[in-house]
Amino acid sequence: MDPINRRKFLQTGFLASGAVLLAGKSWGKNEAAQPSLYQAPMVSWPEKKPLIMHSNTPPLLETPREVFATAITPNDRFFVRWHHAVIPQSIDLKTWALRIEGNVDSPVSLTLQDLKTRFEPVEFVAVKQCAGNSRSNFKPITGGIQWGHGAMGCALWKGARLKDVLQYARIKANSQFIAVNGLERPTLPTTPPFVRKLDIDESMRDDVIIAYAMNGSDIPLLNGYPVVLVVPGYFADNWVKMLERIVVLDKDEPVFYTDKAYRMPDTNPFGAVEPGGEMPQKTRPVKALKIKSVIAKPSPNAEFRRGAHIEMTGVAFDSGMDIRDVLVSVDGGLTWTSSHLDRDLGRYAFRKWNYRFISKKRGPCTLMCRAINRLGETQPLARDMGWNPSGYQWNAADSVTIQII
Ligand SMILES: Nc1nc2c(c(=O)[nH]1)N[C@H]1C(S)=C(S)[C@@H](COP(=O)(O)O)O[C@H]1N2
Ligand SMILES: [Mo]
Repeated sequence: MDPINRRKFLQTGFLASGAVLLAGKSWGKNEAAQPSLYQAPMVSWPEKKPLIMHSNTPPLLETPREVFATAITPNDRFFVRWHHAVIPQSIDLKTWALRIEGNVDSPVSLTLQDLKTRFEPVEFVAVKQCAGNSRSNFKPITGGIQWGHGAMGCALWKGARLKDVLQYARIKANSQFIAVNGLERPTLPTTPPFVRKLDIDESMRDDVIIAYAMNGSDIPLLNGYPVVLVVPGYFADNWVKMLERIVVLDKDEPVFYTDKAYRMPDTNPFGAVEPGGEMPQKTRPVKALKIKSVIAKPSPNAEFRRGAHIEMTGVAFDSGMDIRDVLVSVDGGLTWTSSHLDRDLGRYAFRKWNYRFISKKRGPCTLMCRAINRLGETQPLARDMGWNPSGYQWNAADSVTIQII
């Protein structure tokens, strides 16, 4: 088949599976198979246990689903995403310093020791999630890394407040934005480097920190050693890694990775367009996390004997509004019940949940989960999940099908 016809064939495939879904009785059956994706291998990298590798230049490493059976993601299982391939293999603390310059009275260069000793340390647990996490679920398929649910993790972050550091450099009153970049470089000089812009109000938040510790240890090199910007409640494109420089701006200046990339259609509250459609003229930046939950265990296709006790567990989170309930279904979405919520590790953390049940009937059994927060916000079902051309912000109710034998 020539490539064009093959593409048409695949699109017909999508439509056909969609039609089956609409005719189906329960919305648990809506995770119809996509044409199967290339199975990424499990590979170990420095400071990492095996992770699902989507690319090695730059490293794109995904956390396997079962790791989300705990609320804290260990550093050696934490996902990795870089835009550009020329990444320092080591950092020499004798020469590394973070520069703060631009619209400030006194530009400063801070060593890691300065950041640790001159500023009040702040510590909290927060979820870091890529805007493209779970992208492989979109139908039709969108461009970008075909992540499963593992482009996310939750850690205890410790660092200095960005606000304190900006005030230390005596930021001027008319400042409007900051531009932050990392130490890595694109392979081609024509490719824009990874620079992100934050509004000054966001930069002056009490809980935005320059983190130098992750789960009580140094940050792994692949996760941005020596320091990472942590913007709790926001998607990870804002969390610049391996910081090099912060430039304070007194007026807006276009920055590729904020003004062109990481945008949602500004069409409706969901940022959705017609499936398969184009990015409209009007867009808005990816910011606050959307309420979401993921099943860690059991694993897809796991087998259990009829009558066995089955423990279902996973995590839920939102942008910091307080997860109140995680509903679970063990019959593909026909009936729902509340799961047990584990200890609260803070408003930005993963909330672990679990639910035990006895499998009664032989055959496939579809497990689902759906979180609800204090504002009453909940997750859409997969069939109601709006589509956007970049495949961002997937947050439909998760489902896993197991076999009862
Ligand atoms: N310096 C730098 N920081 C970065 C990026 C990058 O490419 N370079 N990517 C961002 C994106 S899109 C994501 S999802 C997270 C990934 O962080 P992790 O590798 O620690 O999981 O880093 C963010 N910060
Ligand atoms: Mo990302």
